[in-house]
Amino acid sequence: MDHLITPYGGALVALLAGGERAAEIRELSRGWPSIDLERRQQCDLELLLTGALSPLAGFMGGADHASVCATMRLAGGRFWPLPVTLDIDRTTADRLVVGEPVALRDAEGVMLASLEVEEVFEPDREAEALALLGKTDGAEAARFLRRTPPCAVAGTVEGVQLPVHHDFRELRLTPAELRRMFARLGWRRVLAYQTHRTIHRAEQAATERAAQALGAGLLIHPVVGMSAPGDVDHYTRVRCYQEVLPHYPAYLARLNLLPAAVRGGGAREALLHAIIHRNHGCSHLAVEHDGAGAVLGGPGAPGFTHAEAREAVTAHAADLGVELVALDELVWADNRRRFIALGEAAAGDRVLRMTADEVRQRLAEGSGIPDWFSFPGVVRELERRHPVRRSQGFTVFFTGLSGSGKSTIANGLRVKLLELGGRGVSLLDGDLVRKHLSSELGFSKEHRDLNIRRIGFVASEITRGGGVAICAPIAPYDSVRHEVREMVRPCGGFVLVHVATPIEVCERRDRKGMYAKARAGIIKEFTGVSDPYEVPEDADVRVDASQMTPDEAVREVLSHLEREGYISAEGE
Ligand code: PPS
Repeated sequence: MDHLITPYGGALVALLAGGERAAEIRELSRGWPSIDLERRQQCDLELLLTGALSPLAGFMGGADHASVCATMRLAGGRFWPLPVTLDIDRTTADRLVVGEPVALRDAEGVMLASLEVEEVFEPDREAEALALLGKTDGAEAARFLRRTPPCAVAGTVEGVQLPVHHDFRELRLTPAELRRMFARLGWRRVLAYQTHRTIHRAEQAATERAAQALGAGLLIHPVVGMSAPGDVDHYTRVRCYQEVLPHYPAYLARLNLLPAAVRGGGAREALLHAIIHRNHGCSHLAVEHDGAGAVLGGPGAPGFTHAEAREAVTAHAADLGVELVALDELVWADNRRRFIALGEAAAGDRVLRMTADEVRQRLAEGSGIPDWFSFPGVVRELERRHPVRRSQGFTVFFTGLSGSGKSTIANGLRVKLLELGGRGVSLLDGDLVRKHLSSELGFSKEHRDLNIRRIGFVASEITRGGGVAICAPIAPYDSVRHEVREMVRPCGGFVLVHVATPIEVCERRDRKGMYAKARAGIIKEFTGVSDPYEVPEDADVRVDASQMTPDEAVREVLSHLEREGYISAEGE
């Protein structure tokens, strides 16, 4: 194995094969079994291949896994805080043979590396949950145990190529490239600031102060592999970081992207990140202030405080070879027109702060982010990403029995929205979808759910693109209606409209003669007759075609959209 020694962080294990050898491995691999890596696994492999996880030269085996979980040391005694395993299901495990190679591929089937199978084993997942989360009970532990496959394959890897990234290529330097850059810049000390949040003025000021105090260069090193639920997507974040960069003195800061996945692994994850940064040639790692209830894992990830992470890194400073720098919690002293450390605030100071929730709220309302809080370029990027509701796409999802008037009302709404203008409007009527998208499906619960999921997928794409999707299927089942809401919500607005016309009225009208056929048993599984309809308890709007005209029903929906801020009152 090739070892690259530099003054910036010790030996770096390089696992990428050169051109000829890579071609040879590709050639040899034709008859090998393959493992298609998931995103998280691909992140781990990329870190291994670039040497960011040095001295690891592959995925861990059973002895290392057990030892790391229990003692934070590899079986050979070296400090290592978290297991790095290649987890696989039983079917894949059964196909592998110890001593034989396997090809590791990305989602598109591109071969990234070979792995020499040394061991196929069943890691003790309970011990791993304890190591990762500090406990084996509770919702996060249950989620971890549910999503983690039972087996793992261990062995050294040899890289054929790094995963391909089409975005921000110039910002993806490997540990060796970064070390060379630091050497070129003459940075003898490097403070790493690893974050998965947006940087605003307070964070910029705190990191600048910390780097200046140390006489270090500052590496802004955001995690872009897989971030925590609730994080701003990495494309937006990176554009924001690029906006922040010019606000540091030119000699002080550089930006690079870390292709790691946030594991939600508590304080031990902070230790792993310290190792990763040492390998990238950094001498110091910045850890953020505690903030009120702030957690490193981000929303949805297991809660542990920055103080706990700090404590862990301090306790293992000798093992890590990286020193820790606690960032000051800075607040804006409006009367002094500058940031001060929270502890410096005097009695007469008018101190301002804003939480991430307040920022989100302001973006949703379009009420603006004050200049003291962030940089104009960052605000512009965030506002582009979170347009006010007036410019967002939305889905109006009608549900109701056959003959309840869904199509008539949906079509009326379509025309009114087109008359208002501003957005494209697509109508996904039940009959049309059945003809063009779901022609092979019947009316079993399974098929109906699949039909609704397809509608939900199309609606979410239309919504994402800023358009309006009006859907009008029966959608008799509650759980799949919820699924569609969840699918659409991250893309824009979602309004569920229950067309609650009583079945007697639908049946009396019976425009298509379906109810008569259903009663006669000619049509089976007919909703409301021989198949269930689950009344939605979570409808945002309820209309009843036996109590109001289609025009009035359309008005109800439009009023709701106005109240929610998606459209402005007619005539405005
Ligand atoms: S679902 O349950 O949401 O997938 O149904 P949907 O795609 O909206 O299709 C409903 C239309 O199909 C006709 N049809 C039936 N409906 C319910 N049950 C059974 N068994 C059935 N067989 C055919 C019916 O005409 C529905 O049209 P609408 O426009 O709702 O009356």
